[in-house]
Amino acid sequence: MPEQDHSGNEKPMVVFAGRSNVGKSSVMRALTGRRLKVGKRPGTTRWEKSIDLGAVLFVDTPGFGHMAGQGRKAIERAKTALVQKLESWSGRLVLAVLVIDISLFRELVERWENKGEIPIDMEFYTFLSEISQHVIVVANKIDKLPSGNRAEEIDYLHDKIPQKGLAPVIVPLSAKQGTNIVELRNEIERVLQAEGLQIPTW
Ligand SMILES: Nc1nc2c(ncn2[C@@H]2O[C@H](COP(=O)(O)OP(=O)(O)OP(=O)(O)O)[C@@H](O)[C@H]2O)c(=O)[nH]1
Ligand SMILES: [Mg+2]
Repeated sequence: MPEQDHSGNEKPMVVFAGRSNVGKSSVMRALTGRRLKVGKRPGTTRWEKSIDLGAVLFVDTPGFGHMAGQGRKAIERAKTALVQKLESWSGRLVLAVLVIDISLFRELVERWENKGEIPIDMEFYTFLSEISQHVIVVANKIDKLPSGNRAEEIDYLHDKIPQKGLAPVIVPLSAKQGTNIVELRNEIERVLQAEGLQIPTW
């Protein structure tokens, strides 16, 4: 039995996930035009928040990783709680949108790899592909990169995504400037259509 959310709703879900402060709430706000709390400090979204778009629920989740004012243990607990919640939804997950901050991505990946570890975004990508029918990667904050570097950074991200079969779908985006929001809507619509679900009126 899929877990019910607080409204008792069992609609299929499109979930937005990613590290703290990458812009998950901003991307959802830019997509749907609905008000969602956005903050300068990591840890702004503390509980999942769903927006009913007719046939599907769009769900904003708390970020994993650093949260302002929280210790290591609390951060670890929050990540475990998020993973468990996502697993409990897996029967309803049509699409997971993994949001990353492309302006920090290379530096973070290099830091993890230098420690001999799998970068957390990539670990999360693998996890999301196991529990959701589709995954889209949003490379947010593209406005923070000089325009001459954008293609190169997207190629770098592409190379880092664990590939099984189909090529990953990456949408470079700026939630702040509204760049490529239409492209993201198109990708989401493509997935919903493939699953026989009604397209939301944005
Ligand atoms: N430059 C730039 N800043 C952005 C963009 N998207 C979001 N931000 C800023 O990034 C910060 C975090 O945005 P949020 O949308 O709250 O990020 P979040 O991933 O929901 O964060 P948590 O809820 O804390 O996990 C805010 O200061 C936003 O204004 C973008 O495309 N470009
Ligand atoms: Mg948020």
